[in-house]
Order: sequence, then C-alpha cells, then structure tokens
Amino acid sequence: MNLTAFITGATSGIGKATAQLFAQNNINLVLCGRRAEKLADLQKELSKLTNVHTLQFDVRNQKEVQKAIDSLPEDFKHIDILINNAGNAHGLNSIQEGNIEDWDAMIDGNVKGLLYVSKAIIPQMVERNNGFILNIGSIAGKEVYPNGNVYCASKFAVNALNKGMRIDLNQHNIRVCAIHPGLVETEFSDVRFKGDTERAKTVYQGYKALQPEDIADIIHFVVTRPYHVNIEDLIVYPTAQASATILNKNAN
Ligand code: NDP
Ligand code: 8X3
Repeated sequence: MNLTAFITGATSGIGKATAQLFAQNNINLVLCGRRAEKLADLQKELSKLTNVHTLQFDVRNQKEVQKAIDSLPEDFKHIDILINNAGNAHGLNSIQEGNIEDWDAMIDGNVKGLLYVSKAIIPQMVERNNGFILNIGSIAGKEVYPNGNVYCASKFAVNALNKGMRIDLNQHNIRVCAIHPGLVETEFSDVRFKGDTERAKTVYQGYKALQPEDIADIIHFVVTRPYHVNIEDLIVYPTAQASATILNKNAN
C-alpha cells in the first residue's frame, strides 16, 4: 500500500517542492495551505502522478484545522507522514521596534499552528504504533541573530517541540525528526518584507542559496529510511553560509 503524506504549507517553497517529489515517488498526498488557487493548480499538476486531496485552512485557527482534518475522505484519512512545514517570518525588526501583529502571526502560525495540526493527527499514529512526524525548524531555531528575536523564538519552540514529541511518542514507535535549513530561496523573504520583492531578492544575491528542491530531496531521503532508522535532527546550509550570521557573498 502506498504511503500517505500530509504536508502543511504546500502552496509554495519547501512544501510545494516536497509535494512534487513525493508525487513522483507515488506517495499519496494531502496538501494544505490558505491559497485555494495554488492548491487547485497543485492538485491538477500532481493528480497525474498520485492521489491528491487538498485542504484549505489557516493553521492559526484550531477549529478550522480540526474541521479540515475531520473532513478527509476515507482514502486519505490514514496519515503515515506528517510534514509540519507551514510557517513564515513577518518583519525583521529590533525587539524595541517589533510589531505586535507580526509577533502574533509568527507565534500563532509557527508554534501554535504546528501544535494544532499535530494534535489532530497524532492520535491515529499512536493507535497504530506507527507514523512519521517531520518538523521544519530553521537555523533560526538553533541560533538567535540580530532582529530575528520573535521569529527565532518561534523556531526555538519548534526545536523544543520536536524533542518533546520524540520523547513522548517514543513509547508509541513514532519517528520524529526536524530539519533546520539555513537560507532557502522561496517566498519566505517576500513574506518577511511584506511584498517588498526588491528587498527580498537581495537576500539571495551574491551566492547560491539553497533551493526548495534541495530540502525536498533531504526530506524524501529522511522519510524513506528503513523504519528502525530515525534521522532526528539535521542542519543544512548553502555552502556559502557558515552560521546564522556568516554568509560569504564573495565566493565566486
Ligand atoms: P514560503 O513562504 O515559500 O512557504 C510558506 C508556506 O507556509 C506557504 O505554503 C504558505 O501557504 C504556508 N503558510 C504560512 N502561513 C500559514 C498559515 N497561517 N496557515 C496555513 N499555511 C500557512 O516559505 P518556505 O517554503 O521557505 O517556508 C517553509 C518553512 O520553512 C517555514 O516553516 C519556514 O519558517 C521554514 N524555513 C525557511 C527557510 C528559508 O530560508 N526559506 C529557512 C529555514 C526554515 P499559504 O500562504 O497558501 O497559506
Ligand atoms: C529562515 C532562515 O536565516 O532567514 O528560517 O532565519 S533565516
């Protein structure tokens, strides 16, 4: 029987590339995001390769999350792999100049949203003594950088939750893993800089950033190891990056 993966934040970037790679490998897909049009395009594209169901919801809304997951048709209810990927940074300000709405968006989306989705899916994994939860953290969850404050805090929380899940779900034979990327060229900076695409572009100029396909490739590798193997925590940088703050833009 083919595996089924539930991917949050599938409409763009890392989540979308993961959905595309999983589809090529005959993994059934439940794809989630807020942008209905993007979900419809993905469904059209990937249904040629595998079974696809889409769910439109905002991870920050617990009721919407539960309702969407409860609505899954019988063929998609059995989730083998949960990829907790939805998330974004909003703003890049000092703590004293931070914007409350941005803080709420990051804490509610990156932390509480991940919890709401996990809460709705973990019980079936516990019941079966089988399942894989892969959390997308960030180098921002390992190191704090200037003006990263609340985004970093949200990703430190993901790092802690990843560890907590692994400890608590150990007795249920569930694999839990986090991947912590450095700079990946996605819509991430467009969102962080609120649609200032010129500023967003500069984040990825002067070096070769990671591409979403690089992360998808690693995710696929991690989830396809034999069941007794759990790659529990993985940091991945572009070669030009050495830490959250050290980036060589003059390598070539
Ligand atoms: P993108 O902006 O390209 O993708 C973000 C995805 O998350 C979109 O599909 C978006 O869908 C979804 N999303 C965001 N907020 C919500 C919400 N409230 N409810 C539902 N879905 C939501 O960025 P990335 O692909 O780069 O980001 C994916 C993950 O990777 C994030 O957790 C990010 O923090 C992490 N990451 C990114 C890095 C980078 O440099 N790009 C590095 C390290 C980690 P929609 O708008 O349709 O809802
Ligand atoms: C995204 C990478 O360095 O912009 O999590 O925080 S960074």
